[in-house]
Amino acid sequence: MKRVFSGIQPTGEPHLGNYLGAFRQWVEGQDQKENFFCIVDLHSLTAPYDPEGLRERTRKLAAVLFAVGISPEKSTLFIQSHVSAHAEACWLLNCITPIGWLQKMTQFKEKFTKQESVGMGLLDYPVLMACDILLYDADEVPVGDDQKQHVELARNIAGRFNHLYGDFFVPPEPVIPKIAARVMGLDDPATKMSKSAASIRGHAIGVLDDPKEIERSFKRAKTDLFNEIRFSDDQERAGVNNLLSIYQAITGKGREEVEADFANARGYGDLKMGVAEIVIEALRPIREESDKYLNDPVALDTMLAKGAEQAREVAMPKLREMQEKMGLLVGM
Ligand code: ATP
Ligand code: LTN
Repeated sequence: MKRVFSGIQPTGEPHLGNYLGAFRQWVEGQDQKENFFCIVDLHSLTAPYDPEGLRERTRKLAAVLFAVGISPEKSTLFIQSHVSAHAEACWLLNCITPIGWLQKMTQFKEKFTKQESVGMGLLDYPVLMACDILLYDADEVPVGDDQKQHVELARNIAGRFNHLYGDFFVPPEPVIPKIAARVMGLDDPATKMSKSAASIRGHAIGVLDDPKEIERSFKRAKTDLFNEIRFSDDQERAGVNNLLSIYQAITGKGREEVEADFANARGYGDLKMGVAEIVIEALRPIREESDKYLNDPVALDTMLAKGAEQAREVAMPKLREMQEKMGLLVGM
């Protein structure tokens, strides 16, 4: 059976991009594959944050993930910092990863210029991500297309380790969803919808937003002056294209069918309301189910502890073997 690993940072409110670009694929693949899903709290320390908020966001994200349908019977959902092997393996892989590989990463280059002070963790981010994946011998890594480069790097790091110490790591493959691989911000369709920017009014649709908020955000969504409802690669029409892609991803319809649904629309107002309606209905059950977990933190923590235990059973022996291969005195 193929093994899948994916992760998400507890950096902000989970949003529609996370849902369409990640969670939905995670849930759909549960029956065919062996899955490990990780809330990567250590990764989230690479950007400015407040400690109390982080704890709260971590629990909220776990509740959302269980609510979208990650089942503890079928998948292992856990918190990265609960499995110390990730941080330990990171040091080991740091020692074989050329700095040049990390300096070339698009995400590093982008965040490097935006953050006032940059910690080592930001450069090292993809190495920790490689550890997440490689410790579990994951064959597939479902991610949005922004993370493809990091999975390829994990593959290269695995190759380098195998070359230096003998065949050991499974080279992982990124798996990118075809539709809505990249949901763009409603306020600015040139940038991807992101958790870190989710506090900006009208930027993101939170998975837990109430119907009124969702409607309001779509009403404010940026469009254009063409007044034409069709898919397009034209940058000037990116706003409308984004709305149509969201609609398409949720309904599962083809492009022509989606355009036909809006053939009688009187303008962009109708398009926005049509998309809002479908998003509200898709998110409603998730919000209701999340509340159950959030109102019972003890049960939620118990589920997460069980996830961590299952993850450790895989990651710890792999770490030990890794240490052995690298010449450390193991087991004393
Ligand atoms: P941050 O703003 O902190 O970078 P994010 O919102 O980009 O957060 P991540 O934690 O980086 O979210 O990503 C979690 C998963 O969701 C990844 O698989 C990522 O590729 C996917 N994802 C994130 N944003 C989008 C988006 N706008 N469209 C599609 N998929 C996305
Ligand atoms: N960098 C990823 C989150 C992440 C991840 C992983 C995804 C951390 N470790 C392992 C897949 C596999 C992101 O920002 N989306």
